[in-house]
Amino acid sequence: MSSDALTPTPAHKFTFGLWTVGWQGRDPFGDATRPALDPVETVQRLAELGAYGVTFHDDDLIPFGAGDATREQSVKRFRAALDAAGLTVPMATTNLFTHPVFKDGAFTANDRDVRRYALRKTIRNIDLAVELGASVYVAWGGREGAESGAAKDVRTALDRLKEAFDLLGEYVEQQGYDLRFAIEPKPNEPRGDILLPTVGHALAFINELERPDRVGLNPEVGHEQMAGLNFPHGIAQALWHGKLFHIDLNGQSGIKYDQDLRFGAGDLRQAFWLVDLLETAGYDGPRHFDFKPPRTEDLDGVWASAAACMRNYLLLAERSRAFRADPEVRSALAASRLPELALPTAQDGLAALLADRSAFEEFDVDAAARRGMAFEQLDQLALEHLLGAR
Ligand code: 3MF
Ligand code: MG
Ligand code: MG
Repeated sequence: MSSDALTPTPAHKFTFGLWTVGWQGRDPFGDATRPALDPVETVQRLAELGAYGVTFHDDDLIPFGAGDATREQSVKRFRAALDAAGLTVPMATTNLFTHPVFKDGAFTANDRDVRRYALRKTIRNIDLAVELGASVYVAWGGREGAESGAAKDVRTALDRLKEAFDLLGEYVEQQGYDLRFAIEPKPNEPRGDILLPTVGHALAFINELERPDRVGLNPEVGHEQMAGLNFPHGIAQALWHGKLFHIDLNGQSGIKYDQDLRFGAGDLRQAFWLVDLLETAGYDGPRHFDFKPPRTEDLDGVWASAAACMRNYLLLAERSRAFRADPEVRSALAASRLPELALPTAQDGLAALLADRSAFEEFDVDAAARRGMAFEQLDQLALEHLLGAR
């Protein structure tokens, strides 16, 4: 493996949220373990590590409630740092979860005043996102949900969520912005149960919107895995629907709190199949890391874990290339009848299927049932490539 293939460059499109390396380690049980990072320093350090871009929530960049002068100054410094480092801003998002005003949600808060404020806060940051060159606007509704049954009328809340995306779409269209929205599903945390908990729920919701083409997904590894779901399968379906607008990469060890481990930690086999899928399916969007360096780490540990996210992605991409190029893998894929899955089941149409006696009347069910699928040999080859044994 050449060292070049493992050196991150902007061509790899690795991006990081300001809030990821900037996480100070505050959790429900403990205070911050690290000092705040200046976004200007984050931009410089990420560029040195080979990243392509940086993303932000409005409040990561401009302190909540700051006046116009502070706002202008923060944006000016950030823009100068981006220009100097050559970093892009492909995506931005809104913080609709930290301030106590959002305790019962933002777009679906029962309190109408809060819903109107949330929309205005989002629209304000959309203007800034576009100004900084973003083409995707992520919406994670972490507070849109409930802890108890009667507290949220879910069908009505979904009406309000649809209303919010319809209004945001209308705004973007009115302004002539080249901006698409990406919904980020999550099953729970911080709410007991969050609306649009999985990729599948979000895909169905998008179909009900006024501008479904403008809305896609930003799935996160750990969020689907918190629900015990297979993340690469979810991503494959999002791709199949043409809805993978963006992706949040991180690591998660099974069904527990949202761990936000560095990419590659947690479920390594799913990480392998995910990279294999992204690299072979033609996904050309940013590889965005939404992780949290554990609170045990000092700032050296923060930058080490950021570098490791990119390195692990590149290592897995290399393992995927080796797997796909291996002649034994190709025969194993054929033995497992993958090429056959690609054939339409009845390309000659329904009438021919109904007339084909070999499809039913003369079909030897028992002989077909005896045929092994040879999946174990195939999976062992994958595991050996992943382990570096081949
Ligand atoms: C929470 C998340 C969020 C979103 C972010 C971007 C704070 O689990 O993953 O990170 O990714 O709000 O929309
Ligand atoms: Mg998360
Ligand atoms: Mg996320």
